[in-house]
Amino acid sequence: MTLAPAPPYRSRHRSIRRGLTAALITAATVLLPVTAAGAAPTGTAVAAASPTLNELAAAKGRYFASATDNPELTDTSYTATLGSEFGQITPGNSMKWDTTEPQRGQFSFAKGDAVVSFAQAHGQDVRGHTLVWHSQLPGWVSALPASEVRAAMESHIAGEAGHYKGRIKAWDVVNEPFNDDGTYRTSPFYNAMGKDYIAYALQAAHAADPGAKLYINDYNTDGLGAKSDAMYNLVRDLKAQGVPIDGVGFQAHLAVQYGFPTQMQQNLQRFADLGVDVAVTELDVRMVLPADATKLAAQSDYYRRVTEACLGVSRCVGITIWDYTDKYSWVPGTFSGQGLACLWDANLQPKPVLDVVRTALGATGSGDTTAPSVPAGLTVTGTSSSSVSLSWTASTDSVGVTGYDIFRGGTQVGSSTGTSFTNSGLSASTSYSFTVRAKDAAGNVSAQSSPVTGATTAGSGGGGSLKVQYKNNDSAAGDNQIKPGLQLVNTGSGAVALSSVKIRYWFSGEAGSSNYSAWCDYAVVGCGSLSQSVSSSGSSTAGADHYLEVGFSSGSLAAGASSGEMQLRFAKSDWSNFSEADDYSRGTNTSFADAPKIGVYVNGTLVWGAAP
Ligand code: G2I
Repeated sequence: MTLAPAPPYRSRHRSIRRGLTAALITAATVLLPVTAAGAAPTGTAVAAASPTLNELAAAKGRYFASATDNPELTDTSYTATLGSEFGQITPGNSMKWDTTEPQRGQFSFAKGDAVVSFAQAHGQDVRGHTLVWHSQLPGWVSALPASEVRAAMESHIAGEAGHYKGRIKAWDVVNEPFNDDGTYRTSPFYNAMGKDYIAYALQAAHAADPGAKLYINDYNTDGLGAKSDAMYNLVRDLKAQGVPIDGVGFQAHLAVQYGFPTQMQQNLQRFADLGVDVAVTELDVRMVLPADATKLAAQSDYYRRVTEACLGVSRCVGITIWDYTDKYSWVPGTFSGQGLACLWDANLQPKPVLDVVRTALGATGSGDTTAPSVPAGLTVTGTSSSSVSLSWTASTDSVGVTGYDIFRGGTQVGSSTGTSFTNSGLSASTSYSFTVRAKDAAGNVSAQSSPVTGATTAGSGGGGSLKVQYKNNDSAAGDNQIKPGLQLVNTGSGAVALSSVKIRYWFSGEAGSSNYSAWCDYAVVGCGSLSQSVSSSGSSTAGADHYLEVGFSSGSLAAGASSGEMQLRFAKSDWSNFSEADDYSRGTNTSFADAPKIGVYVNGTLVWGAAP
């Protein structure tokens, strides 16, 4: 499978032993309350919460790890939890090139050695981070003539990976090789060698430490998309060429204001299917401050989904959080006004979201028996001839709300992690009564909300057998691209010829060019069978002066079938920004939901949705 065999080595044995211990003690400890390991008196050895995150993960054949850094290692309250809760650590800075080889040929391993010593003293593995990266690179590398870069890179790898030989479980050999659009990032390495620098780096690392697992690591590759496609193609090619690559790292620096990565588990799985390990390497979930119940619920949801995605892929070997506490998070220093991204707070106290991760890892008996508050303010926000859209106010919970169940006439018709929902497949001109309840990770549910009545509109004679579902794939409402995710569903009893169907997504073009480009990034039906174009709508409704129109060249959609996901994207030719927040068809949901403000036309007749 790879040129880098994996001889068992000592720290690996230790973590297996820790895992077995975890499995044995789990049954005895499940009913104990979670203790606050970080709250131990300074300098005192602490008993970790039982079972620890790593023990929970180990019982599932995984590790749970944290980043750390040298200044933090003098904080004994911090190190108490770092040393007890995690099976592996990653130095956040101390193994980067500017630290380890600040002058050509002059290596300095004191900081990295300190992290390795800490790990060894606590029976932990070490993830080496990182050998070849465009950032935190000393000036002398960037100043080299292109002809000398390969030798300098290989000498750096030989020096550093050689120094740590036998003590590093896995190396992030190459970090962040891609731009967000999937093109290769320019760097001294790419400029000198093209993409071959990646193979050269992996080969040099393999020669220096044949026992280390060798990874490529990047961010914004967590879900399906252009950037992860580029990584996928790279790894596939490297495997085909016999280059020693053992794994792919997915950083997972997430933010609740952006959508959850598209189909993360499926994405990890497709890499695993190439014959490599996968790992979540730098997980954190930030938010714009101040926090509120909705943001905290979304954060819990993201952490839970990442954990579940890894557990759902047998070759996902573990999860690393990019430091465990808000006290030492990189986020506030990089994203002004954002933070609270970690599982422990700035006082080293466990946060409610920690329990969500523990539960996702299989912990039982968290002791939480408090139900969330009852959802308030349930209202009808829109109706069509076959659907009613609802929204409500977020509930609060002692640990964290994980979602809502929606009931129609007393029967559950769906659930939602956010505070809105569209119930579809309804009859025209009919009144329905809805209620909502909130739930938490421990399975506690609130009482039902006060009911609200929603009446569908009269049918328009179009048959209503098609509907469109939407999710927001955009990472930013104010940037220069709009990225709707669409899928067309046939709810009728007969097949529909797709060439007769057009879907319209209305938005506001704002200032800037009135020429557009539109792309299909991914479609289950194949991007080649889709057409997409942007036109002026002539509508004076706010947020609706243009629309993206998606058409199909051929095929038919069987009764009850869905087209599957279509990932669309468009931009103005001058790449000026949009202001999407008020766009007519836009939603903030990041999972597919019926979209009554996106139009479906059959042979020019509107059959789904309300046009502006
Ligand atoms: O940016 C988050 C991570 C993204 N993936 C690669 C990781 O290597 C990266 O880690 C962060 C560290 O957590 C930060 O601690 O990388 C940053 C630099 O790109 C690190 O920040 C730097 C600060 O910018 C410097 O001012 C500071 O001197 O940390 C340095 C050492 O504390």
